Amino acid sequence: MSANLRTGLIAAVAAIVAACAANQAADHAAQGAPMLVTVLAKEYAFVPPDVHLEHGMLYRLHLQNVGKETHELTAPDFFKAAQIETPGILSGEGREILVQPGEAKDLVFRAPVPGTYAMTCADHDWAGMVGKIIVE
Ligand SMILES: [Cu+2]
Repeated sequence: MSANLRTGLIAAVAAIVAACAANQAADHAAQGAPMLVTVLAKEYAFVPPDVHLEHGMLYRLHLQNVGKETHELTAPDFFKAAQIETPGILSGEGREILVQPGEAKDLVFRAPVPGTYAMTCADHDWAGMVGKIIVE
């Protein structure tokens, strides 16, 4: 084997190894642990009121009731569009997550097509307990 051929082979192998490593990193990001998004519910607001997500990414929405009343995160259009990995967390025929005072629930899902989805508390929307889920 000539020195030039050997150098060429080594360069080709190095390029293939680098390409595989890049693919694995991308796969890991797509299939890895969900990203945590925390939303607090209290009288009468969501904190934060706007939730920003990236299309196709996996999330764990941690909804914590830090108030004294029962609250819901009601977002039927969003829950219908998203790929829900933990459907048992939803109630109201898939329309909402209900949390009692002091309770927290975690919903794992993959963010749906980009758009702005309404998020309300079905009990307290009249009091301004509303927000938005914005998928980009
Ligand atoms: Cu409420």
